[in-house]
Formats: sequence, structure tokens, C-alpha cells
Amino acid sequence: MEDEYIRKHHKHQVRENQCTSSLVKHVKAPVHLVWSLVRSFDQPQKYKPFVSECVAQGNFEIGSVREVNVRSGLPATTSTERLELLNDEEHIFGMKIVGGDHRLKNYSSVITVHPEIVDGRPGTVVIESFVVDVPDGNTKDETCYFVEALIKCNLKSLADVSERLAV
Ligand code: A9S
Repeated sequence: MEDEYIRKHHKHQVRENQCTSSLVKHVKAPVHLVWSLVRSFDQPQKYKPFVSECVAQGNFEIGSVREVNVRSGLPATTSTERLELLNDEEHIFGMKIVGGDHRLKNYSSVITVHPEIVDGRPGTVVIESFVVDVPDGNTKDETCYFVEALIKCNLKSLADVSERLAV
């Protein structure tokens, strides 16, 4: 079932020096609640554990830019990110990282959320895909592993926050 969504919404143009992957997370909370967290371009810290604060210009138009400050202990302190997609009908969120003191060049990600029924209760399937340059000195596998680990943390936290709100 998710494969259909991945084929439809998570196709990225991947160049030779880039890596791409997609991750799926099943959340025991209704889709409107999960979407309300995912779509908050100006407040990624609502669920992203590595974000300490965020300042966003513009109000959710495509092209709006946010300055993300990242918690200490990570290989970065800031990330400048641009809103690429925000579709409240189909629940599609897309962003590109356009700056920052980190090594993720040409990073682009798409998150889609889809309703599902789990044990007779409203649930949500979250799919997140990305494409990013492989930094000099790293392999595709290392880069994919690094980014997938971070996204897994983000999706775990999104599920925890959503399920806590859904009680
Ligand atoms: O925030 C996201 O949606 C995804 C990622 C991969 C963000 C990664 C990150 O914020 C760190 C967690 C600080 C790791 C950036 C931009 C660079 C890193 O090296």
C-alpha cells in the first residue's frame, strides 16, 4: 500500500553523486493531528528533537525560508531551509536545505501522511523521502545511513508527540 504512495509522491531526481531513500512510520493518531505537526514550517521543534529553535520569514507561502538552530553536540549549529511544497488537500510537505554550517548539500525531502485504520482506530502512515549530495570523502551508504538515522529519530518523535496528543 505504501509503495503506491512512494511511487506517486516520493520520486526524486537523483544525480550520480547523490543518495536517496524513503522511510515509513505508522502512527497511532489521526491524520489531521499528525499533519498539523508536519505542516508547521515555522515550528519544526514541535516534533524534531535536534531543533532548539526556528525563525521563519513569510507565512507558509512556497519559497518561505526558515533559520533552524540545532542542539549542541550535533555536526552543525544552523540550517537554512526553504518551503517547497505544502499541500493541505493531499498532505504533502516538501523542503530544501539551502544553507547552514553542516555537510548536507542539496538536501531535499518530502513528507506525505496518509490515513489508515489500526486495530479499528484512526491511524496515520507517514512517508519521508530525501535526496542529498554524497559529501567528498564519504560513500553513498555512509551518507544514507547518517541521514536515515536522523529521519528515524524525527519520525519516532513525531509518532510520540502525535500519540500523546491523541490520548
Ligand atoms: O531536519 C530534517 O528534516 C532532516 C535532517 C537530516 C536534518 C539534519 C540536520 O538538522 C542535523 C540534525 C543537524 C544533522 C542538519 C541540517 C545537518 C546535520 O548534519
